[in-house]
This record gives sequence, structure tokens and C-alpha cells, in this order.
Amino acid sequence: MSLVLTETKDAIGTIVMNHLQKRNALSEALIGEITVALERFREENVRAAILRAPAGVKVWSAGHDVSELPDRGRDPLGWSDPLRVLVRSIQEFPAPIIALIEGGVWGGGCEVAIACDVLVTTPEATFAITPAKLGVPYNLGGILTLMNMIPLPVAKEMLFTAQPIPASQALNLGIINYIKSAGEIENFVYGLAAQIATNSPLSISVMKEELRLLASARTVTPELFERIQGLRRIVYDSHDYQEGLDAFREKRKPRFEGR
Ligand code: YXS
Repeated sequence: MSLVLTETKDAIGTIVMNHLQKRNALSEALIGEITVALERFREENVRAAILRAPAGVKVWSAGHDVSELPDRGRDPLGWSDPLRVLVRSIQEFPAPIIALIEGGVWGGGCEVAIACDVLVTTPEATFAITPAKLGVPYNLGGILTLMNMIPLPVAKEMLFTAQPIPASQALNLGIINYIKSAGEIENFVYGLAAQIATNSPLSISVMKEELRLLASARTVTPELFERIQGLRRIVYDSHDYQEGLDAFREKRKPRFEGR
């Protein structure tokens, strides 16, 4: 059974994440289908893409598939981790991707959403960045995505509390572009996509890539990189990281001991 529904019409591609039984948890299988759809859109010279869940969902995405996170001792968010692959696929896709968001966006799902170029949500949408809830050491690229999109005090609050923020706050902070009611969001998003599709695809794709390259342009010395990786290793080697995974799998609250 396919985990996504896709459609291409008038140079606009749509991907509907449709693994509702697992609340669109970003499993390797779901991510694989999304990236295959994006590759097909690239071949079809799609001029705008829309990433969404079915209308009316309570959860847009429950974030990384926790059952696929490795036990302690291995970096859970390395370069080839499916979530990292998906974020890069979105950021490197040559046409703008609009995230049409209804419901809750959790964990790595938030990074996927803010990796999109334009975000339009319903008033009930919420955003929760949850590594601290699970004991996961977020990775360098992910932290940079968040730093580029969310004011630092708010990024810290979201990372340290792991609590959801409402769409209204995300709009005030400029994290999302628009809030539209459930009855108008679809027409609005496709209108935006149609407007983009009438403009120069070459100019847009080059500007999107310029923005990506400049946003990620940071001086990261070998010492800085190795220090950060060493710090992250303390976390994913820890009792607490394993406790976070075990607690999720056993459907209980984690008991973090700081070791
Ligand atoms: O028990 P069954 O088999 O029916 O499966 C349940 C859940 O276990 C499953 N599910 C997930 N499976 C893997 N990974 C997930 N992230 C995940 N989320 C849910 O889906 C089935 C239905 O879930 P249930 O009964 O909880 O649904 P609900 O409607 O009552 O609640 C929806 C949520 C999203 C509020 C709830 O499922 C939830 O809190 N999920 C976890 C959200 C979360 O903490 N995500 C962060 C994942 S870790 C991640 O993204 C990064 C590594 S990081 O942590 O660094 O950000």
C-alpha cells in the first residue's frame, strides 16, 4: 500500500503524506516515497510543489519514526539518516515547495516543514521540537535549519521545553507565512502555487539555491566540528538516550538521570 498520494496538474505537484496509522511518522519507507515523488516532479519540470497530509488530519507528521532510531552507541541523525535525506531533498528541490499544514507537527516533522519554502497552516496547527523529550542529540544541520528559521530565544524554548507552540505564535515570529481556515487553505495554497508557476522557473530555482547556500554558509573549523560531534556522542552513548527510546516503545514516561 502506498504511503503517499501524488498528483501533477498545471505544473504543480502535490504530495499527500498518507500513513495515518502511524500519524505520518517519517519512516524510511514514507520518506522514500516522498523523495521518489520529488524526483519525478523534477523530471516533469514541476514549477511548484505542495507537501501536505489529508484534509482534516489532527497530526501532519509525528516526526522521525522512533522505531527506526538506533539503540545507543550510534549517531541517530547521521548524514544518511532518512530524515536528513528528506530535509536535503526539500531544500535542494529546484522549485518552491509549499507546506500545507493542518494538525500537529512533531519533532523532525517540524524541520521538514520549515525546510519547505512557504508554510501555510490552519489556526489549529502546532509545532513541537522534541529531541529533549526523547533524549536525542539533534544534529548540526538540523540545529542550523532551526537557527535560520526561528529566533534564537524561541528556538531554545522549543528545544528545551519540547512543548508545542501554536500557529498564531509561529505566524507572529515569521516561521509560517499565512494562517488560513480549513475551508480556504487549499484554494489559497494552490493560488500561491499557480502564481509561482507563472514566473521564471530558472530565476526562481537559482534564487532558491542561492538562499540555501548563503543560509548554510558558516565557518565550521575542524575543532568546532569535532567538539560538537564529541558532545553529541556523549548523548547518544548515554543511558538517557536509551531510556528515551525504551520509554517511547513501552508507552511510558521516560526517567532521565543525566547519565
Ligand atoms: O501503538 P500503535 O502501533 O498504534 O502506534 C501508535 C504510535 O506508536 C505511532 N506513532 C509513532 N511511531 C513511530 N514514531 C513516531 N514518532 C510515532 N508517533 C506515533 O502511531 C500510532 C498512533 O499513535 P498515538 O496513539 O500516539 O496517536 P495520537 O493521535 O493519540 O497521538 C498523536 C501524537 C503525534 C500526539 C503521538 O503519537 C505522539 O506524541 N507521537 C510522538 C511525537 C514525537 O515525540 N515525535 C518526535 C519523534 S523523534 C524525532 O522526530 C527526532 C529524532 S527529534 O526527537 O530529534 O526531534
